[in-house]
Amino acid sequence: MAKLFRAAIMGPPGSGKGTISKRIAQSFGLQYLSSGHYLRESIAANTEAGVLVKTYVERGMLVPDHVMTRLMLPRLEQLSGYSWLLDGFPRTLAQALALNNLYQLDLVISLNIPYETLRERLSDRWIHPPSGRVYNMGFNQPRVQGKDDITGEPLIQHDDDKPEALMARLRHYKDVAKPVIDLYKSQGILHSFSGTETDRIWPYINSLLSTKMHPQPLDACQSRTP
Ligand code: G5P
Ligand code: MG
Repeated sequence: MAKLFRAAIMGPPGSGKGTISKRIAQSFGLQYLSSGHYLRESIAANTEAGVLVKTYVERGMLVPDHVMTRLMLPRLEQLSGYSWLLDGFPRTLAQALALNNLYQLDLVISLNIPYETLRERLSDRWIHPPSGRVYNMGFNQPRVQGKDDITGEPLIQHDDDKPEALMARLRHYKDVAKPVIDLYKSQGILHSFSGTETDRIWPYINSLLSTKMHPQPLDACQSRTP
């Protein structure tokens, strides 16, 4: 049996974590777990946890560590026989240490994208909430403006992509990410990529991963998030 591969992708809001994770999942057949997706799912379900989560996400604040670890770690337990990629988790040192107690990551990708690029991207981003499909006016626009390509249902903007929340998210990211980046650097598993275009960064990530895993289409094992 091939060795299981465990990876995480880090980067500020709008840096392309979701876009690149989907490409990695498709190319290499990893299970892909997005913290933002699971948070939005719990908000939509309007559970007690979801109501609490909403108060943080809509202000662009980080959800408390114990809520995040309770949300993410049990899902990894269910994937014990699979290779996986985490998008957006861990985001704090406490989360990274909680993960580290259970799993040794093989590789961490960190995306460095200039602030102005992030601001432009996120103010142009629209999503289809039921599926999580993401559109961007310019980069990947919907065929009909304001409508999802598959269902024709309306697209919306996340509360946390609106200007005030966005500023807060970008400010917090750097401070909180630094000790996490330092941890993975010290473990020798951090790989950083800089640039303003996902399509230019992707070939480098693709070749790095090709040295670690065999490309494999995602058919038998579907990704966990859209
Ligand atoms: P999320 O959902 O994890 P963020 O804030 O980390 O949200 P986000 O917004 O999901 O990040 P991304 O995944 O890094 O961004 O980027 P993306 O969605 O792929 O790309 C952004 C946009 O740019 C898209 O429209 C895409 O099409 C477009 N794009 C991509 N590449 C290019 C390009 O080259 N050119 C152009 N023009 N466009 C491009 O988390 C949401 C909230 O949940 C909480 C926090 O409150 C967070 O704010 N949260 C956590 N809290 C605590 N701990 C955690 N671990 C948490 N995880 C989430
Ligand atoms: Mg994302």
